[in-house]
Formats: sequence, structure tokens, C-alpha cells
Amino acid sequence: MPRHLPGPSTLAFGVATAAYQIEGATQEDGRGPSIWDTFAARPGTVRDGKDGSVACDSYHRFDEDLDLVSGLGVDWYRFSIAWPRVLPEGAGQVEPRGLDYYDRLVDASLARGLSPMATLYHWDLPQALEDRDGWLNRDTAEAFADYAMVVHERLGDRVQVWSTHNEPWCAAYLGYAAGVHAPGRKEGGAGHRAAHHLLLGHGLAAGRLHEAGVEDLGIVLNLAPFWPETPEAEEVTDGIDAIRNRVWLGPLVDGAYDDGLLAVAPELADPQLVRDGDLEMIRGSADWLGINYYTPFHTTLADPSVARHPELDAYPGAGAVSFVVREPRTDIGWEVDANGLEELLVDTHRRTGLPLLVTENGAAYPDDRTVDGTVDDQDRIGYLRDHIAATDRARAAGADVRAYVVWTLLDNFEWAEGYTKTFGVVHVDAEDQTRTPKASYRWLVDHLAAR
Ligand code: IFM
Repeated sequence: MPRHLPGPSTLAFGVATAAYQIEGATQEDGRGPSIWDTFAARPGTVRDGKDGSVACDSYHRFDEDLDLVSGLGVDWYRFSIAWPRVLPEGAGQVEPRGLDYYDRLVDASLARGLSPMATLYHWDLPQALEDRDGWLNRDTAEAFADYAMVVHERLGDRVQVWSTHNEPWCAAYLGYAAGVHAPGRKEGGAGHRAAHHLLLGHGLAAGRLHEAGVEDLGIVLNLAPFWPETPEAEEVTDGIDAIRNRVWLGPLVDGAYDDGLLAVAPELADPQLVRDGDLEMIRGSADWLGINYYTPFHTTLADPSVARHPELDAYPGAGAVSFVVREPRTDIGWEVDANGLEELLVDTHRRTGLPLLVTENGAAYPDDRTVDGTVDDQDRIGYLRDHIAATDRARAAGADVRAYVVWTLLDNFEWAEGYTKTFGVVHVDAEDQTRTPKASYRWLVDHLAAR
């Protein structure tokens, strides 16, 4: 069983989930509250007013879920660990029952021949840390590194591939600038401050995990291709690209925030925030890079007579850009274009030289059940087929892509969209939690067997 990072010779496959989206049991076995419990309880934050308190009840049904994972024929199971299960207050007292759960999950994965890939932070910050200013407080980065070591001490004998953060862009900019994700703070430039502390947390944790013997440590980014529609749109698009992509790649690869980024994010030039040694420590800290890809973005210069697009709140300081979304689109409104994935993989490999994993890729579709209870999600099959082919093309063009991981196993709590948007290859009945593999699940089984 390839428990280490797969080699470059073949493309390995996996499927991903995240703790808050599937586990439920938010009040069980000593778990402390997270920012998503608090945020979702506030009226108007989540489309259907629901939360992750039950979700897919995977905390109790993980055996059944792992049977579904292994039934796909994938090598890897990518899951995340809920920080507030392990340290209910974010720091200090460890909750052994939280660690026990992940211990069982890892053993049950290995028993099925699945290699575990563990993500330490998929957005469920302990509320106690947010009460002390969350990712705007430098201490949170230190607390994250301590938490990483607690988890590693328990699971590190069996888990070899670790990632620190999942999509820190969302945690920083959707959470602290646009306020559409937890903790729901709409504070513009605070997004940049949160981004630096997330990077710092990654760097501190990476240093200690490497010292403890971890060889396959990565960070998972939702990088995105931006395609200016006109030459005039190029300059403003540069600012958007800086906030989405270069804010992470600059420190990780060069140990620096570039001038174009600093022009739109002056906060990152503040020596109180970015202290001596921070960027040097972050440089070279990742052994691999995870890329989560869903859609490309076409950009134009914004028409000043038209109201600013709310999505731009997630790019504080960037100029007047508009996004043009072409057809076809998924149910969540994201344009479908697999060429964006190919381009991103080739460019990111050139830019970083690091092994890449496609750590998430998938699509939301309405997924209506037919009279016999099955879900014939042909759109999702088309999406997955085209994006796997794009990954193959990127490899053929020289990008060192080691794995393709499907988002996601189960229909689950899709953050601010609640349960209204479904990405799973397995349908989950919200009433009785029955799992029904969709046509895309069967297609994946056949596709992987044929490869
Ligand atoms: O569901 C999310 C996941 O948690 C992070 N990446 C994007 C997915 C779809 O929105």
C-alpha cells in the first residue's frame, strides 16, 4: 500500500471529504464549538438555515463510508481532522476521545487498503481561538503548530501524507474580508492579515512536523486561472491573481510577497505583521502542493455604472474587475472548462517545481433521484471524465502531477450553501442517512478499473 506520496510514474486516485461537512456529532465526545457552529447559528448566513450538527453522521457511520471509498477502487482517502475535537479550547487540554475517533478512522482506512491523507485545517477553527481574534492573532499560528504536533504524535506512525491547510484563501478572504464564510467578518484588509497568519501557521507546523520525521508535507491551495478578456483588463486582473494565487506561492517558493501583491495589499508590508524571519521560514516548507480546481475566471474591467460584484469583497484592495461566467455552468453557477485545470497544473509546476496533487475536483449538480431511487448524474460523469483527461494532458506536457482526488464522496454540508448544492458521487438521504451511489460512482469504478 503506497502510504507515502505517490511517485511520478502513474497517476494515483483518491476521494476527499472534510470533517465539518460530513461528521455531524458536533456536541459529542467533548468536541468544543467551532467557528462554523457559531456562524451557521446566525440567521441569514447559510442558505437553508442548516448547519453541520448532523451532516452525514459520518462520525457514527465511518465504517459504511469507508466501504464506499474502497468500493471505488481508489488508493487514497483524503479527510480532515476537526481541531475542536482534539483541543476543544483550541489549545491546552487535549480531548482523548477526539483523537480516538481519528485513530479508528485511520485504522479502518488501512484495513481496507486505503492510504490516508490527513488535512489538519479545513476551516473549523475552535471558537475559543476566534474569541481571541482568530486568524488575525499571531498566537493562532502558534496554536495551530501545537495542535499539528498533538495529532501527529497520535497518528504519525500510520499517516505519512499530511497537509496543513485546505484552501487558506477561503479561510482568510471569505472569512475575514467578504464575511460569507465563518467567522463572518467583513473587514477588507483583514483578509491579508489572516492570510499571513495562516501561512505562518503552515510554516511553523511544517518545521516541527519535518523535524518529527514527516517527509510528505503539503499545503492545499485553490489556485485559479484568470483570463483577461481585453488588454485593458490585464492590470486589474494582476491584482486579483496576486490575492488569489501569488499571496501563497510567493512566500512558499521565493520567501517573499511580490511588488504587485504589495500594491494591492499594503497590509503585507507591515513589519508588525510580517516579522523578520517569517517569510524565510515559509519558503521551501512544502514538499508538495495540492491544487483544488473547479472553474476558471474570465475578467473584464468593471463598468463603474454597475454595482460592484459582491465576490470582489474577497479581493480587498484589488481594482475594478468584473467576472464573466460563460456556459456551461454547474448548479452552483461555476463555469465548466477543464482547460483551466490543464493550464493551472502546467503553469504551477513550472512556477514551483514541486510535485502536485489535484486534491479536489468535482461538480455540483441537482442530482434528482429517479423513480427507482437512483441518481443518473451524467453531467457529473462528463465533468469528471473531462477533468481527468485534462490532468492526463498536463502530465503529458511535463507537469509532475501525482494524484487526482475527487471532491467528494458524499452529498454534504456545502458551507454557506447548506445542503442545497450537492457534489457527492454518493447521494445521502437527509431524512434517514441512506447512502445511494450515483451513476458517477459506478462510472468511476469502471474508469479506474480500466486504467
Ligand atoms: O465543499 C468545498 C470544500 O470544502 C472545499 N473546496 C471546494 C468544495 C466545493 O465548494
